[in-house]
Amino acid sequence: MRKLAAAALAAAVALTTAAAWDPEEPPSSVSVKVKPGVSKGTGKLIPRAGADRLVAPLGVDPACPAKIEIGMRSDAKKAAYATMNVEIDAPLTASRSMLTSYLPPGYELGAKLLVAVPPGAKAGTYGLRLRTPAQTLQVPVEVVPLDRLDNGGNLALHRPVTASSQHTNANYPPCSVADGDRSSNGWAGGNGWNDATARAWPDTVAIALGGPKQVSRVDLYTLHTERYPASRYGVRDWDVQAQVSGQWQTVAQVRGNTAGNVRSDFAPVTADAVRIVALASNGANDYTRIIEVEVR
Ligand SMILES: [Ca+2]
Repeated sequence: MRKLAAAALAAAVALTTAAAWDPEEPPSSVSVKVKPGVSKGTGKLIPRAGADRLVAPLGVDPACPAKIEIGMRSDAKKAAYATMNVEIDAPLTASRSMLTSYLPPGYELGAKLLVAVPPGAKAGTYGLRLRTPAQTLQVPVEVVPLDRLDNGGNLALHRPVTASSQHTNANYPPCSVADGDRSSNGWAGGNGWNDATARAWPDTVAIALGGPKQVSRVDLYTLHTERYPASRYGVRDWDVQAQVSGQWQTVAQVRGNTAGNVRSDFAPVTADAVRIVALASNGANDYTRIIEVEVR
């Protein structure tokens, strides 16, 4: 009886898995993380943020909102349900208004908070408050026009992106290749682009630079983690093209890549846009998976 039930459960699980996700495909990320630690025993619940401020550019694709890690740490003596409220000044909106969980002493809970800036918002500093009964942590949100954004020399940062296709199985928006997040962690959670045409090439992703800019270097980050190495899941062959006076020209070529990050240097050109023409990937379903493209 027990054996039968177990077999039925296994079959049901197998069915669910097959329906929900191809086993060759990397799964979606888990949005809330729990980290164990030692409680200071003060009885307090302490709000945490991954940065002391958040820069949220105006006019970016709503599919790629500004992101910040938020969380709380329990310095209680006993495990308890813990709640932190998330408040943000209008007209900005946050992806959650509350973080709540059963939390053992010393444990820290972390989650990604997405902050959206509506098109009509004014530039300026807005308030984001992470509030527990013990403490309120203020994280200023700086809303800046794209042209005044400190891009750290990366001309592609938060610029408009268009792609040949977009996989709809999870969150793979083209704008994620220019969102400033190079990390492959949390793949399928909005930090990288996956095209929709398995085993069909080429796939293209283009970034408009907001006017003619001199460019001589492109850094491409493809999917690469311990579990999903670039040698199986990454892009293998691609051309780097620059749009010069309305014409696409190939400025660099990469072949046989198995690394997570490849830098291409080329003779300077004045380009309005840069695009990656993906020609092949390393196995696993042969999709194009790009985490970030930086242009200098
Ligand atoms: Ca990214």
